[in-house]
Amino acid sequence: MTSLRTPTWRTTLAGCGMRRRCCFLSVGCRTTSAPGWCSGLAVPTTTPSWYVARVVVFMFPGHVQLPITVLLLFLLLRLPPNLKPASGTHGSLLLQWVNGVQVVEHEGGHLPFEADISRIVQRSPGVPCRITVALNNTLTLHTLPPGSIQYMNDKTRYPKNYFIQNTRFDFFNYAGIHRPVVLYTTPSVYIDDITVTTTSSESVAMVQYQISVVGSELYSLSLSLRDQDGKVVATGSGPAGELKVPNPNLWWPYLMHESPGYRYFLEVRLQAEASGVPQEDVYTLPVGIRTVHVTSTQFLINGKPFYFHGVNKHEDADIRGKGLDWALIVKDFNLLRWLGANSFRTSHYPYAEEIMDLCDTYGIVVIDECPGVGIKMPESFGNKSLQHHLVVMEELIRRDKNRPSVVMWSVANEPASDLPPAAYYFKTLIAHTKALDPSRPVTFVSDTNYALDHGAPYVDVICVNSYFSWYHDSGHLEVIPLQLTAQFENWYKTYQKPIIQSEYGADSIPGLHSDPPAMFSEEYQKALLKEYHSVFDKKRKEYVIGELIWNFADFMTNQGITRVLGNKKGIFTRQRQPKSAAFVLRERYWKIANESSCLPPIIKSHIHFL
Ligand code: BDP
Repeated sequence: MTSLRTPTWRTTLAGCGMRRRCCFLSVGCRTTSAPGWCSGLAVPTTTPSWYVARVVVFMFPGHVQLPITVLLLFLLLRLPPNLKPASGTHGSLLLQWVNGVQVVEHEGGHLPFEADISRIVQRSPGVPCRITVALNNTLTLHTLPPGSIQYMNDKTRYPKNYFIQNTRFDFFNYAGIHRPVVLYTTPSVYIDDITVTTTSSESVAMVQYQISVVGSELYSLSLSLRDQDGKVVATGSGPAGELKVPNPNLWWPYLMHESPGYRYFLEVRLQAEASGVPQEDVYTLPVGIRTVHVTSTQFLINGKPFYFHGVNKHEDADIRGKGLDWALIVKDFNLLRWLGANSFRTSHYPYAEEIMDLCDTYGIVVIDECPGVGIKMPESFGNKSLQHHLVVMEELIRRDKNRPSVVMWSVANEPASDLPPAAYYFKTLIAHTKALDPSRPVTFVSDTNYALDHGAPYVDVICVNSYFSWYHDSGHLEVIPLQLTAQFENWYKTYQKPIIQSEYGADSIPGLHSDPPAMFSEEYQKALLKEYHSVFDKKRKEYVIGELIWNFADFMTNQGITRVLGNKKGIFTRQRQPKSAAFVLRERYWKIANESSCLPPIIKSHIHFL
């Protein structure tokens, strides 16, 4: 199946703040979980196919008068797909050809990568160029997330060569390209990357920067930091240094300040010369000034205690599956703010950059999780898996390191951290993550017994998932206070680290009612939440620093006898309509916000987002 598209050129690259010529080639999604090679198309399909785009590379509106060699010198294809990794007999995850020449191969989904295709398109300027992407969504024991292929050899029950993809996670394994494919140009000498960290005291903040340039050793860099009114508040020069900002406007989380999400804009201007032609590149990076610290009982943002009252999400909805959908993203952020949620975890993989941009803008705090979900088998704790996991963390940090909303990295969700090799695995993985980014705490999310967890000694914050009165003691809401209190006390006694309840919840079928509350009714979901909340309220006076409901919205999963058209633990339906539990949480989150904020009380009924 082929998809031919005419690109439209734009002047900014979404999510990167880069002033570059770029065009969006496609957003596609695919609703199959069948393993194998496939492509991402805008239309849901179940047959493997290719993604093909035809691009005429020198048609830059308004720029035909510029020297074509400069425009074509660095033509980069940036692919941030939600691919599922592949390896083994299927070869590599993603192969991408331009006019029949293979230009890149990448393993791992959810994170962007790019290839310089200038030389290839320069061979025949003016001739339409064909970009082909082949994806393989097969999961193996060494991919992230891991999975395995199982052949069903009983000829009386299955056709010849029948096989299935096994996974150990609870969301639908959508394949294909779910985020924009972008073609963009740079000058031949260009700003490749910027790293910014910030520190602040009462009246002054420091913005430390490091800039890497590609294409020449001979260049000059000038920097100016502007506030939201466009006023220059600091200037600098060179590839590394520090900018001093007097009386800074700090980046504050939603509901912690009357103007949350304040960002400055760092404009980096490069001047160079290549083959006698002057080169200029400009890159504008939004910068939020804020600090993060963890003590044995608190999580501090800008020196003030921060309590995570938020959600876990998925990139999922019924029309586009995992495909990027601006209307859905805006709706979700409106619902988060309606709810009074100040945070979420990107369970269980990195979310689209467009989503992260809105977190920075609105002040929604993020625990940024990599696709380390379903790491259950001993084989997935070996060196091959570990090396890949280290690379994935490098890619995640490179992408999100400058985001003020990201306050903590999560390297995994519910791994089998009771297995002995988990000790070395998490020690290495967390040390690597901290070395890459010493400015943020690191965690992973555990459902292992506190006494058996080999990874917990290395985290900064303990994140625990538990489903009391759901997956065990089903229907017995009365055991929650005892079991949850014991859970917190055991973890705290062992580690003296602050704790986040990173998942809890119950399925409910919207419209199913029951008195007394019975499982799957809206009443049971509400009652279970309330039992948890009474314990949170005691423990948040001590060392519990957050509660993240599972889940923001219902979402699709594999089919199975415990799933009725997917996981129904959402407080909103898959169509984003509130269940009764949403109102319980809304009352609670606004109350907590008003108690803990330094602001005058915010009356939630005055806030209309829907
Ligand atoms: C947790 C998982 C999450 C599941 C949830 C559930 O982290 O991905 O969806 O359980 O079963 O263990 O609803």
